[in-house]
Amino acid sequence: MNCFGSRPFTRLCGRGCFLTPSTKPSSHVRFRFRFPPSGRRNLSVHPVAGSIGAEIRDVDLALLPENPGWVRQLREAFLQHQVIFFRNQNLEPQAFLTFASHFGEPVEYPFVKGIEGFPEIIRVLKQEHETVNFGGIWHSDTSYQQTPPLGSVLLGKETPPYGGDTLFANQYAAYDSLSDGLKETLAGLRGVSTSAKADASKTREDRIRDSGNPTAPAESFEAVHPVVRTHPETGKKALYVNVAHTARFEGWTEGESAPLLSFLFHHQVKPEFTCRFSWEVGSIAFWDNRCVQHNPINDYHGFRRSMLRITLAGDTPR
Ligand SMILES: O=C(O)CCC(=O)C(=O)O
Repeated sequence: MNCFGSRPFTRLCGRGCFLTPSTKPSSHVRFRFRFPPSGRRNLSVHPVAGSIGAEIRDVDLALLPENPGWVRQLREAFLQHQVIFFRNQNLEPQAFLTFASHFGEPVEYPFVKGIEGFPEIIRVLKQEHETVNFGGIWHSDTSYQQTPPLGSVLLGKETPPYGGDTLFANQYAAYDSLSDGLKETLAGLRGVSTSAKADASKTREDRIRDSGNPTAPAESFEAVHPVVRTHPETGKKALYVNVAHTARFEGWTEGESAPLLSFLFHHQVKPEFTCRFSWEVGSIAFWDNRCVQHNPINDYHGFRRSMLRITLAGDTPR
């Protein structure tokens, strides 16, 4: 990279590096290269829908370690837009893990073992002959754990020629748009999440068969969380039930819970709360599991789709 210029004032080169005139006398002004103070170059953040999601453009994530200021900007974009997207980031597993580690602590996924050498990276795969896709239902990741993830990062490795998009839904907006009366009712409720609901557990079966995590317990996971959680970083309230894992309200039977849960399950994924991401090889989605649900669309039968996923440790929902 040549960062020398010929004009006698500080300016930015094409890559965001600062160029300043050398103090040495010279027949022509020489520029010294120095890195911009961290994060000086503003990353380019483009919302993709009215409610949720933004694409970060013109950034090479492999350069993140040299640009610590980008991490702060990305974190801000993540908290504001709830899911952030990148294109053309052909990261190898170690670089992918390094990227994700800037935003949290990578942890193992309970049911599927990691790829060779990387226990915290799982392959989210649907093969040509398979009919069910991993996680193919609206859900919040592993809400059946006592401390569900902060978020997950997904990297596209092989994508079908069409289809296989992922939908994301804003759970702050879902909560905010409820009536005051229902908000008051929900404030006193806790939801029981289980890993055993059939519509969700069947989406894991193919992967458990070929890459099951030997440390997974034989019995199902169960956890009780507030139906409305307060995001630990933004302080905003988000609806925190999901059709994949929430079985009932604590102290209520499944039958008693069903009508209100059914209303919430439909309400929380209304199109106006969502965005849709179309994958390419090298695309990344990083979602905030504390205020977002997602749903990968299973519309590419006969084609292979392969992603790498890293899960980041979260806290106890409050
Ligand atoms: O394949 C996708 O787009 C998302 C998969 C999924 O639901 C998950 O990793 O939780």
